[in-house]
Amino acid sequence: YSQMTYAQRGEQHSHPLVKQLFATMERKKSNLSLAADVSTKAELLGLADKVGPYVCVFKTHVDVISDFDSDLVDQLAALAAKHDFLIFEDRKFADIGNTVKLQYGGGMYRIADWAHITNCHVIPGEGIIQGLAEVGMPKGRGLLLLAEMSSKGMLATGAYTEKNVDMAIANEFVIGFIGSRRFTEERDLITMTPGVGLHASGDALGQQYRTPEMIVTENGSDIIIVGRGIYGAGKDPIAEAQRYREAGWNAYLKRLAQ
Ligand code: UP6
Repeated sequence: YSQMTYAQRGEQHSHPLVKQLFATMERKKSNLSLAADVSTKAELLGLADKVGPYVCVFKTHVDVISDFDSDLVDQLAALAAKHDFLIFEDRKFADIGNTVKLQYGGGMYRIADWAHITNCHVIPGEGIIQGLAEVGMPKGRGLLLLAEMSSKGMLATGAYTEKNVDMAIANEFVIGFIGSRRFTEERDLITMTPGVGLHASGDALGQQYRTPEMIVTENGSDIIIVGRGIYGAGKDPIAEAQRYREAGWNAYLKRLAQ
């Protein structure tokens, strides 16, 4: 699949959400996802409107928004339609199946009602996927497994990562992984990669950055996730989003040309 275009992969994919994602990527020539880690509703919506034209996926941490309300979600959904992007709530569920069902479908955030994509750790075993699937599958949502992490000293390695791959292959609700590379050729499971930066090498709290070329061209990942590289202190988010979109897309074209 690393040698196929996003358009070709979308045409033959069996999951409607992934079909939609690949089509969006091709239309916008973007494999960029923005990690919108801002703390107010106004900042989040402002960023989505500014950077929306350049991203295929807008990634949220809705529990860091101090003035969250259901109107935020309605407005974000309207921006997703306006700018043609999918919404990924980076919730990183990690509890037993019954509890994650409640957390995903209910509470204040009602994540399953508006987030096209969410993700989970498989530390509790396969029941977490089944619990999330009961809520998300009827709504046409998709799940990513955290097969690896970008941070220094992370424990998702070796046999644990391999278990993620086995569980992903076996569960229809899973559309792919968070991790640093392509993990399998089964079912065209996608990889989205955080910890991407063109300049910085990391932060003071263990984050580690690699370039789009390392991630997409060399490692075969599908989507780069960029946060502070785009809206960090002193940056112009529009200019940076354009720069990262171009870097990610060029890395993909380079992979196809190999
Ligand atoms: N994220 C990582 N590493 C992972 C998984 N998720 O950084 O292994 C998420 C963070 C943040 C974003 O929660 O939202 O990706 C990275 O942001 P940054 O580009 O500003 O470092």
